[in-house]
Amino acid sequence: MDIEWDAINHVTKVDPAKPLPADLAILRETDLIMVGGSDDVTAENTQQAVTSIREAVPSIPIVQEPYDSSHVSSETIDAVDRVAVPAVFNGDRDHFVAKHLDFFTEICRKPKAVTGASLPVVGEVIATKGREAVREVASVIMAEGYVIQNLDSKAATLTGVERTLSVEEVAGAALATEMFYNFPIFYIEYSGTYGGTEDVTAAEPYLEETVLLYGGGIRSREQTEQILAAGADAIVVGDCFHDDPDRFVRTIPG
Ligand code: 1GP
Repeated sequence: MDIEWDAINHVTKVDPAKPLPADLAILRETDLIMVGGSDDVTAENTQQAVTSIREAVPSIPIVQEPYDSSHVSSETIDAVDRVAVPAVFNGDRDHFVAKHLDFFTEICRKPKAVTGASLPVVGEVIATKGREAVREVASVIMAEGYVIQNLDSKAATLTGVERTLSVEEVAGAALATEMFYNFPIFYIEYSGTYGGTEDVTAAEPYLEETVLLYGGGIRSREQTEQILAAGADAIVVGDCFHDDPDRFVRTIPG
């Protein structure tokens, strides 16, 4: 299913290694679901979470946000609508460049092995089919320009973030995301704490095509509405979905 970003202002981030709330119907009012995490996440539990969510809310798009290429399999790729891969502007080299090269190298490798082994054809035909398969898989992947602004978060530790960006640098990162990197998403990440509107206000003027997401510490409708009013296209709610489903429902804008 295509992702219609204009209709999306509430995103739920689901950690497949954590238990899902008993009643998944609470997802009915969210606009998009992202599935991803780090500790104990596997391609298998990702696929299980996606299957349960798809059954409960079939019309809501699901995006996998893998932390590691081992969380992605041909099954997970088939199960989701898109795969979003963070490129962390203030992270270490691994999390802006190296992991992505490894990920795409892995994608190039797999279909070649499959088509080469099973098809009764030789030479250029195999190579062409391999290239087509690679391009098809790659076409579901999209990059997110990420800025991690909470140094105490797991996300900051994992990606080697040692310094948050100033408001001016957030504006620069937004402009670069749209005009230089051409990533479809710019994500301001305060994971675990509410960061307020300042960064969103700084980034928003430079993003015309790029979707602006804010995530971190959203626990109420007022916070959701503040961030949307500051210019974010959508807010992302994570922990609260697992920890306090009643409160989660109250983050959905009116
Ligand atoms: C985490 O941005 C999301 O990647 C949401 O943050 O868990 O604090 O809601 P919270």
